[in-house]
Amino acid sequence: MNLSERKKHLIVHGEAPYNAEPALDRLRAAFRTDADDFYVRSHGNLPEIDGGSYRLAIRGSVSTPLDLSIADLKARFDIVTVTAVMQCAGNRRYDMQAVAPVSGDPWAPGAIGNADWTGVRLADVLSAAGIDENADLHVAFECHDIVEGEDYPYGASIGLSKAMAPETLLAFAMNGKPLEPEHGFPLRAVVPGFAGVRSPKWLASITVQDQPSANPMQADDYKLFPPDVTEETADPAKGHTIETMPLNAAICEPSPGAKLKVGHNTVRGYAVAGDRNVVRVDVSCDGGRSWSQAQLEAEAKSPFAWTFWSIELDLNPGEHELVARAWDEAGQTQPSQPDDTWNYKGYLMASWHRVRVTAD
Ligand SMILES: Nc1nc2c(c(=O)[nH]1)N[C@H]1C(S)=C(S)[C@@H](COP(=O)(O)O)O[C@H]1N2
Ligand SMILES: [Mo]
Repeated sequence: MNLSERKKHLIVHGEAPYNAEPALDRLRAAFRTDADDFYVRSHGNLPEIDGGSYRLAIRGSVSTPLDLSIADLKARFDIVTVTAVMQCAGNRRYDMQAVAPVSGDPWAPGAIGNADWTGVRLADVLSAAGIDENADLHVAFECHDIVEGEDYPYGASIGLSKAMAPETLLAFAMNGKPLEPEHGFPLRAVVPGFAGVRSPKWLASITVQDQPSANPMQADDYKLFPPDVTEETADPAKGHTIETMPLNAAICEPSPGAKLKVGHNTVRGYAVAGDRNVVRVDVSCDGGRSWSQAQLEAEAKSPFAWTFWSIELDLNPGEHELVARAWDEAGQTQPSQPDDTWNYKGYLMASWHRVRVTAD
């Protein structure tokens, strides 16, 4: 599919900036999410970049500033592939709206995808530029898209320890093919385990500096606030910068409102645990009063990939509230209600996923 075909195939939340997510059965169709089924989150225009003349600039606290083409990256550094989830901090926001209004697009559980990302380690590029690895530094990204209604380009940063982690990539390919335009062609950062906002697309430059990026995307946006804070009272400096994503799970099939047959039905979904492993997924067909354990598909050997699960449930005639919750390797599970973590921006919605169905 090309971009306009992909747009028709996805559930579009906005045309400009372009934001879209797949139907959940498409999301569950393959362990590696096809670009055709991959959500898109953008804050500005879709830059058209010529891959041949493209250069990435490395600047700031480095002994050797670099300007690198895609061919330079491929020739000078090890090429590695990491299987990892990309997930928006607003994934599942729709379910938080039921508590009280929240700002932002009403994402269903589809603002997530899992892919093989191929590129070079950011650590190798920074080392080649000569950074002081012991310093308390930040790695700031600046991009080619201009944030909608503003006059600045998209930018964000990560701390040096995550920048130097072996999983953190400058990626030029997704599932073995060059990045599609809407996913950051020709080069994006992939910061596994972190919210998508820290994985900038259409990279223009990387600056090593002693402060986090001053870009409003980093300084003001994507902050977690307590439940009593509103848009009027929010002080971005006091918000928690969202990085590692929480434990979460979603039912992808059946879909809400589905009419099922009485008897055996298969329930399928995904679970994620940021940079940890999912060890168990419980599923209920009575709103969480009783639980059974789903079967985990153990294909993933990367803790940054998602876990697929499925279970056969025996449904009696009538209405059922299907519920899924995951457990991580620290023995922790998800909150039961969206009320527990409500925040006015609707970030990190991770309570038990509930889907109402009928069987007859
Ligand atoms: N340059 C740029 N990078 C960006 C964004 C953006 O708007 N511009 N959105 C970020 C956010 S919030 C998310 S969730 C991911 C989404 O990546 P995808 O569109 O490839 O799924 O990209 C991140 N990188
Ligand atoms: Mo996002």
